[in-house]
Amino acid sequence: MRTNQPRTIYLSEYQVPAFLVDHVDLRFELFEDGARVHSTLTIRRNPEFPDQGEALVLDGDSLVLESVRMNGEAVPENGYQLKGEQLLVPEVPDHFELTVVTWIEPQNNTRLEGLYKSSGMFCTQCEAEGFRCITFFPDRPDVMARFRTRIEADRAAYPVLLSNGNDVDRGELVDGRHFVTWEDPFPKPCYLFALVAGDLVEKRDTFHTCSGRDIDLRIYVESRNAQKCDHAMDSLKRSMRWDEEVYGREYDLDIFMIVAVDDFNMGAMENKGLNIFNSSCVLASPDTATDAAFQRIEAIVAHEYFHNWSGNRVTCRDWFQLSLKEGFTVFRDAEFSADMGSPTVKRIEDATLMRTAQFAEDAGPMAHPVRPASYMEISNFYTLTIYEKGAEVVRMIHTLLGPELFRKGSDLYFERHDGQAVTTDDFVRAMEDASGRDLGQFRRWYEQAGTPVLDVSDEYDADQGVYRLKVQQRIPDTPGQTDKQPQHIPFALGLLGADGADLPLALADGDTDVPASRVLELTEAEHTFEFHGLAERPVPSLLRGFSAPVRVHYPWTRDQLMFLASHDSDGFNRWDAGQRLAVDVIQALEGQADDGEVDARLIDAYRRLLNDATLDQALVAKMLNLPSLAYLIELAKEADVQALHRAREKVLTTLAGTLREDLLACYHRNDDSDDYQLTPEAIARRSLRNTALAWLLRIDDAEACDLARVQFDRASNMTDQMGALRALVNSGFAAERGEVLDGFYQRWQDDPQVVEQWFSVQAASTEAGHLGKIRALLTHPAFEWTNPNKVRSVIGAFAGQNLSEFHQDDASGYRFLAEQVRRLDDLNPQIAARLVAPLTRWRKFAPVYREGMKTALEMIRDKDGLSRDVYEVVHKSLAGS
Ligand code: B3K
Ligand code: ZN
Repeated sequence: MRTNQPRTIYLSEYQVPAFLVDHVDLRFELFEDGARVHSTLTIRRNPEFPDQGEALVLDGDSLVLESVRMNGEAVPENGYQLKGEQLLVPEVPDHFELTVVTWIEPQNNTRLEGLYKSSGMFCTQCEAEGFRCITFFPDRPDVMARFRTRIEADRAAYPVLLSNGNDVDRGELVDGRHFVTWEDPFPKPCYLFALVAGDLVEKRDTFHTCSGRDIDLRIYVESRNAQKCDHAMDSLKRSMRWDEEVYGREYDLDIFMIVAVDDFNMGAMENKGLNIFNSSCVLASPDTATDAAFQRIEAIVAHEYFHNWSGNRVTCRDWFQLSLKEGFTVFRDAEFSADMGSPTVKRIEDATLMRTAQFAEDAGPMAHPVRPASYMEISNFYTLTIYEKGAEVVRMIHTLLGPELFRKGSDLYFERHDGQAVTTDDFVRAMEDASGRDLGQFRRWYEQAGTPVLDVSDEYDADQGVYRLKVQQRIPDTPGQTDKQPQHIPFALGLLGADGADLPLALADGDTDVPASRVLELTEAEHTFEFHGLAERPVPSLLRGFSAPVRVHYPWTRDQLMFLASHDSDGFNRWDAGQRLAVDVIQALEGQADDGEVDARLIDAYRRLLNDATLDQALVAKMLNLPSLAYLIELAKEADVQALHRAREKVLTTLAGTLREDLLACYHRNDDSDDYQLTPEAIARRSLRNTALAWLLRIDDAEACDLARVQFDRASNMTDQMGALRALVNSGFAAERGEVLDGFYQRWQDDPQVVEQWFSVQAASTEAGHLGKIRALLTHPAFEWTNPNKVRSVIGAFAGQNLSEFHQDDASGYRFLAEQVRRLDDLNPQIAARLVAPLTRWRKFAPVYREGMKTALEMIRDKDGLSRDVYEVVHKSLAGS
């Protein structure tokens, strides 16, 4: 059986729903061998729909239909049709109640969409189109209804029964069963429905809102995790306060619940009043979670909480508008994280993700606009473009309007659209109406895919004291889109004088009170800006703070980059200059034989970073990281992975060897024996110390090996223990590597989140992650094919992070990935489709890799019964070849 081509859905074909659902009454009977779902919908024709004689069509997927009743009367079998994945009732009145009973098998649901079981508990995931796997329903976000949900289950096995809203009734049933009824007063789309039934413990707290209400906060986890909820709870309270203070948004229900689930396709889900989280994104204690995990948890808890307004109170009209809630909410959580920690570091992390992964997506076969025009499978569009580029687009509006007008705009947006399902255009219009600014051209950011490129050149007229900066923008072609129009780009810049200070930016002679940093607005394909009154030729600091998601080309010399890296008043651009310098050095070595020299200026720059305690250590910790291999590949025209890897390794080992004493001093200076703290300073100390250790072990330094062993044994927190483990795993000390990996597993084997880290540190390692070892990890007793975290921590980490092992010229890495994708496609298509990503950009690689990648894609394409998810990614990747 070959897969039929799935249907493409187009934004241009959007129609309002033919029927509206005012009320949903659900009754779940949960059993070990399945679940019976009774659903009563109060339905009426939508007066705005053109054809008032339209048949009722409900979506359903993998459902066994038991009965259909209309207004209490059984509908005979010839009164409805089951067509493909839809239930069609041709003859219906204008108002009616439809009761449908379905049977589903949550215990066999490995797709983890709809209702499924994870570690013995029932839970749900309905976004984007999972509700149709529970019962027949118009499964689209612009149908918003009030839900009442009664859950019945065995009391001993499932003492906790949860759904959205408030619990309004509970009681005992026969045979040791019980029930709880929940009512959600807010109309919502079905993708925000949630249900949980399990044996869970409850951690409680209270949040006192700005208007004086007390909100009952509850985190539900398995009892073994009861001690790992404090950080999530604190993060939740901080998020609630922040949203009140920064956006004036107060929480609306009386209860806010979070549940941790082990088997989950993504990070978390913002179901109304009942957020469901991947365990790895909620559970943390200093001994089991790294600093990065703590920060990720804080950000995700905030993100899901912020969705209560940006997503739930105001939701999406259709899935093409996904970035309406995701881009905006990512922007909100990024600002929150910046406020909680180091804003510069947060910006560096986000820009790195954009430049490494989103730019790659935007230049590949799956490139799509922030508001896509078509899709086959919506699950494939939960992308970096929707989330991260979407957040950058909101950030640019914030930059163009300034914080006050932006806040006015968001207030207007929430007020105007509360309780509605709207579009990205509605969001932009609210920003325009509140600010009086015309964002007409700016809308192209939502419509045109591809990363704009800015080519910048300059000249200095010493006689006139004028500096001219020419900026040209072009937007590359992407699948289905050519000849793009110029976009409206906020371009922040400064000009540095010889003393390293910012020069005043006068746009005309005689300007007074001129700023040292400006946001220029690019709207044309070409602009020339003049800066007056400059007595010297400046060094330009361009795109400060990564003010737009674009590539900037300017011919900086290495000396200029060194200069910017130590003087730029913009922390982001200091880091960026260091990265550009390192990229330049690595790229220059790429084509050379082994005797190529590493530029002494780079070594000097790193020496200075390691020794200057007056610098912001959080920024230094970031600046020490060399550009990743993934980023180098992204920058290359035709990536020769092994050559880039060798050049990068050469730079790394040269730096480590030359700066050995400085690294040891840095390690000892940042020896942190204080209590575990999550301040930016403490995080920076641990990061510096572990980076120093990692570098020293890359040159197999015996003293550092001893330091790592001691650190591994004595670490009081997971950041330091993992730092030592990772350093040893990536070293040439094979015996030590084996010992620490075994010791670590012995100690942590009962903690799934730590075991995930143990898998990924090996799978991502060039020393420990050879293909044979990866295959062995797949047969390890702790590996589970049905657990997405385990799949990601081995297969995802290998293909996505261990690039020099994955890209072998014998194509073995590609064949391996194709095999695993074929296997996973039957279990969990969403996860399988995501794993294909590393192969999709095959055209970008040197010929020796390219053919193997393409063949692997064809292997996947030829699988019988390929899911719609994988079909879309593979066929779009191979299109035109
Ligand atoms: N809205 C969810 C993502 C759902 C993904 C569905 N395949 C999590 C989030 O972005 O907050
Ligand atoms: Zn989200």
